[in-house]
Formats: sequence, C-alpha cells, structure tokens
Amino acid sequence: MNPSPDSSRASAPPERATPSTPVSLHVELPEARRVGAVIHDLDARAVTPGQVAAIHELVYEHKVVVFTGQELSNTEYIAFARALGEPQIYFQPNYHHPDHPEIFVSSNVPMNGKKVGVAGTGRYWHSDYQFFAEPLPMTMVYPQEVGGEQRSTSYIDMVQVLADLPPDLAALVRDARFLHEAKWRYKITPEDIDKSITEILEEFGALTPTVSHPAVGRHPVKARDYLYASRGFTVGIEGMSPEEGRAALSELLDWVEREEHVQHQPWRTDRILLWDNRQVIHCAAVTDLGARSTSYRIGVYDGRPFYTNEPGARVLA
Ligand code: 7UC
Ligand code: FE
Repeated sequence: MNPSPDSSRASAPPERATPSTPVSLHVELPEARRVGAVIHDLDARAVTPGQVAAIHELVYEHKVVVFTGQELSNTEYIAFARALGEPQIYFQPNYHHPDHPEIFVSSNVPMNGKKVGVAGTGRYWHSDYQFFAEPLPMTMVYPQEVGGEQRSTSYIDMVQVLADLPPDLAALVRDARFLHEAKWRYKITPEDIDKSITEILEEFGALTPTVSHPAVGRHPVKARDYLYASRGFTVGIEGMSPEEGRAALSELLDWVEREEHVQHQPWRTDRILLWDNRQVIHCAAVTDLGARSTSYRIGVYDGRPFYTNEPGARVLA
C-alpha cells in the first residue's frame, strides 16, 4: 500500500482490502474513532523496506497494528523488530528472556523449572517507559500462551481523548507538565529479601528519578497532539502541591478511563500487536485464575523524538 500520509484513511470503511501493490500488504483498516489496522499474513521473516515504511505509516496513522498469521522463532521475532527500528534492552534484567535480552518476558510459567521474567506486568493504564527521559516509541507484544479465555490488551486513544476533553480539563492540561515515576510499580525480586519497603523505594527511586514531560505531546510524524498521562506512572503536576496535583490528575484520569474510551485487542498466539506509545496508553488484562500466560514483548525505538513541541524531559533530583 501507499505509505504516504493520507488523513482520509482514518474514516475509510472497515474491511477495505488494499489491492496488490509493490509492497503487497493485505490490510484491514479500522472504523472511524477506532484504533488498530490489521495486516494479514505478512511474511515477517522477509520484510522489505517498502513494507517497513508501510507498517510505520499504519502504526502512526492507526496507533495500533495487528499482524495475523505469525509463527516466528525468537530470533525471527527479534529480526523483525530490528527491521522496524532498534530493539530495546529493558533496564531491569529480571524481565529478560534468558537467551535473548531484547525479549521482555511477562509470564507465570517456569522455563526448564526456573522462573522466567515477571508475572502480571502492566495491569494498569500506562505508556511504556513513561517514567524515563526517553520513553519507548513503540511496543510489540507476541503472546506465547494466552492465559485464559478472553485475554487482551486494552487501549485508549489519547489523541481522541485530548480532542474530546471538557473545557475545565482542557485548561488543566494546556501548557502543563506532568510528573512520572516508576517506583510505585516496582516488582520485588529475590535480592530484596530483608530490605524494608522504605529502602526498596529509596533504592529504586534513585535509579528511576521522577521525570517531567509536557502533558500534551506533538507527534513527530503526524504532528497531532496527544495527552500524555496515565494512572500507572503519572504522579503529579509541575508547580502544584502534591495534594493538588493528585486531585487534579485523578479527575483527569477518571475521564480518560471512561468505558467508552477503552478498546480491547484480543490475544492470540498467532498474532503480534504493535502500538505507538505516544498516541495510546494501554493496560494488560488479568490472567484467568490458574491459567498459564506468557507473552514476549520487544520495545522498539524509531529514531524520532517522543514529542516535537517541547525540548524534552526534565529529570528531577
Ligand atoms: O512489571 C511491570 O508492570 C513493568 C513496568 C514497571 N514497566 C514497563 C515499561 O516499559 O514501562
Ligand atoms: Fe506496557
């Protein structure tokens, strides 16, 4: 398909298959106000530069992309991520796949009798690496074991949310900077035994100091504005007292998380999800009780700034 920007696509009818083109992708576009273009049966093992450009355009335009019919080995999966950008190595090694540090493992299933990765990651609204000065532009998730009947990742379109904000909340976010922190989501590791909660918070807080980002970011490719805030990591508002900031954020995030804003993308072991962490926030569904769940995530840097309207993050002491 033609990778050039075309805003009319956003309102294209669903299930419109693109005819065979030089990049030959079979794509289903989402309905208006929905995220998620579906790319059918891409040969992810032999992706061409034209296909990569088309995938980038689809993920920037439609915020989420689903690749159907995938059956990739770990090395093929990493190679696919490398074709799309630069794979991330997550900053905490306890999340790494034992043979492939690029793969962030979310799993409750031991591998060769040993715990691998972390169980139950990201079960709160967030954007990946929101708490760092350079957040993660794109994330891919490849479910290996689905973990029950109705497993999914849920998304909120933060471009749409920003456009629809009621006037009082729009005034709150205009020219504001929000503070983000990871330490409240820290997962205890075996090395933490015998440490106090205070010690753990201090140590992890020193590793991941509070950062501030503009509350509204401008997308580097689409030049659209998105609201950059989440219940998971956003903890305050620059220039407000902690209490004032928390109260204002809680009102904003209650609006953001309204049922009508939430879209679900079901998990299948033959589907890879790819999303734009600038334009959506996401939340992982809880695993059914006793069900085995494993997913392989790869974060991808696209070589572009996270937002272009402001010079960048501020790291607070
Ligand atoms: O265990 C988790 O929920 C992981 C989270 C603290 N960070 C994921 C990320 O990339 O921001
Ligand atoms: Fe996440």
